[in-house]
Amino acid sequence: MTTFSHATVPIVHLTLGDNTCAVSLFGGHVLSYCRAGVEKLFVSRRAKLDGSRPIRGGIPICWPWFGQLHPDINEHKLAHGLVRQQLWQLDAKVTRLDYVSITLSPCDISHSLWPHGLTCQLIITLTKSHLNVALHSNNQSHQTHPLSCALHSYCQVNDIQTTTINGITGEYIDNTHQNKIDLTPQPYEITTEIDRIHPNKDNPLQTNIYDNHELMSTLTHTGHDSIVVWNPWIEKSQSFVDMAEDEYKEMICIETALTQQFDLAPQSRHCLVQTIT
Ligand code: TA6
Repeated sequence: MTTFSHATVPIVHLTLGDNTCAVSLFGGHVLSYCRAGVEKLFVSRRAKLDGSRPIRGGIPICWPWFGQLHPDINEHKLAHGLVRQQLWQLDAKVTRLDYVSITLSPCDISHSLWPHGLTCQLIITLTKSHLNVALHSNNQSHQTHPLSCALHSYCQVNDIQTTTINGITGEYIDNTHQNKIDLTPQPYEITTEIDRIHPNKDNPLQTNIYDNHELMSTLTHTGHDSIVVWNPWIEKSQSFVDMAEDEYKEMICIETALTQQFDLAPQSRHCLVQTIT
């Protein structure tokens, strides 16, 4: 298990047999999921674990907006919302023979951009066969709120150049080419920078990551309206202070997301779930 012993942010460790998970309270951020000793998530060796910036890797929680999907983004420039760069609190921990589960929520909901009456909670459950991450949104107000969010998972791969993704088809929105609509390649291989939003409401949707023909990980998605796939490739990863230049080869982001103009009705809830095995 990766212990992140150099981290100055508080980390919660979950263990069930030979399966482990590490969660930073900064951002409510899953840093590691090891299934039978095999690490499923990527964290940059240059990731900041001191609370000074969002953590590069693991599962960033993008909420209550995804990416640039906020009307005032050009003023505040807070990509991916308000919660990945603040402290979360541990609300509960449940330990049973067949699972360990923790519930987390953001500590500070006072930001001027925080939608009135909206709250979120993260429930992380480690079982013998998988890690389940559930982002619960709750609209306790009497007005409808636009909501976009994502479980922005950095999946570990051996080599991006021998990696293929299975389970994603149809059209996608290409954020590297002015939101051009294009068709998902089959096989889904990555040979350049990609930043794609794949509209998809198949609930559940299963996506598999292969290295050559070896299954590396399976991600199951529910509650989404899209799957985001991202790899910064060489040039963009070199521009990141918190990513070593060759690390683009070791990761692929496969994100369970709401990006398609979802509105959370008054007095209602939504749950976005990603399961990794
Ligand atoms: O999920 C893809 C994306 O929105 C990309 O556009 C890229 O910005 C990535 O997220 C990482 O964002 P970050 O703010 O963590 O550098």
